[in-house]
Amino acid sequence: MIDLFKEVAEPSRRNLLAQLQAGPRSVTDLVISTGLKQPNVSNHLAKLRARGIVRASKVGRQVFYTLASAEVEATLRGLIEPADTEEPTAIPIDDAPKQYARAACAGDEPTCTRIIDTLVRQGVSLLRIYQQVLAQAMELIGKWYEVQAIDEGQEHLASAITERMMARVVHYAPAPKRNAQLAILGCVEGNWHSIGLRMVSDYLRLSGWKNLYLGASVPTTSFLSAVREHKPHLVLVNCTYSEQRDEAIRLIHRLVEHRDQCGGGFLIGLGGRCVNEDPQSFIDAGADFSAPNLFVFAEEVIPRLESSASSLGVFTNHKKYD
Ligand code: B12
Repeated sequence: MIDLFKEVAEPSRRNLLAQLQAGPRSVTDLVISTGLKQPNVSNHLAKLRARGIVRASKVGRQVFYTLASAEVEATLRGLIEPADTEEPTAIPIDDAPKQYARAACAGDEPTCTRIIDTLVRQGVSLLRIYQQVLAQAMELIGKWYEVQAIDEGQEHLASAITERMMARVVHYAPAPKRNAQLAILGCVEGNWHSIGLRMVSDYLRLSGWKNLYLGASVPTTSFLSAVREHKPHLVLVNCTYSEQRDEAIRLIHRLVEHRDQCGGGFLIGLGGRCVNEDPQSFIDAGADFSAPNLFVFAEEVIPRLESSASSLGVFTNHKKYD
């Protein structure tokens, strides 16, 4: 006879078992419904599995967990209440940006959370949620702002919610394997558009890089001090607002100057809306590469950085990333 009393007395395991009373769940489902961290959920499930309380079965690329037997189900029924099991309706990814953008501009964070959680549950990757939902929603919000359908306060509101949703998506992602390479990332002085760079930073970190994310509007002198102190392998700069173009070029010149003096071998990558308008001019100023969006950065640039390929430069968008 399995001793379920001990398991049920532990709050996280009680919570997980209550979810499993409702039927099979993947680790992602359980992370979302319990609010526990992914490694924590995996750890508890491994122990419950070793004790014969749950079992795992693979369906496609996902592993689903269920209660191990009718005996476990019957015993649990007397010990805990099953969790509320209402299944959210699926969201087609093409509809998500508009639904999300509307909710974000209205400051409706619970709806944004539901959209994001549903997509995660549907198995949509972090890369696609960032690029095809959040980045597109921000573009849409830009259009609504241009035609004065929303005001600047709503643009700020939506941006703040998006930053929180990104943290949420990262929380569900599997823990990265560590790689010894360090990247420093920051927005050029005067540029407050940090969402795109944050996406790049999160993706790089989940790919195993160590990151120092300096955030929005980093004073050029502070940027250089961080590079001097931490000796990164990669420096990534966002320039979105065209008013900051000259400052970005100045920053590239100073970074190249420092690299020549110290003989350090870091690469300089540029991105953001202003860079995308004329990427070659940033390469001419000394940057090693630019990439127009997160898909291209993830699938074309990171593999080359990790194989120390010499051919960098301007990466362009391909049809397959549309
Ligand atoms: C949200 C937003 C804001 C927010 C920013 C909040 C934040 N925390 O980021 C707030 C409200 C603060 C803001 C302020 C302003 N904004 Co504004 N803003 C936008 C908006 C709507 C969306 C930007 C965004 O988040 N896009 C989504 C991200 C994911 O895209 P992204 O940055 O391009 O990043 C992607 C790629 O470029 C790439 N990438 C990004 N960085 C890097 C770095 C590297 C190294 C690499 C390889 C790749 C890479 O990966 C990302 C994912 O694919 C745009 C409209 C638009 N269509 O862009 C206007 C926009 C950028 N803003 C604009 C303006 C004018 C302003 C303001 C002056 C006034 C205002 N309120 O509109 C101030 C200026 C502030 C300043 N000094 O920087 C203009 C800029 C025009 C220009 N001439 O450059 C735009 C284009 C709106 C417009 N059509 O007029 N803004």
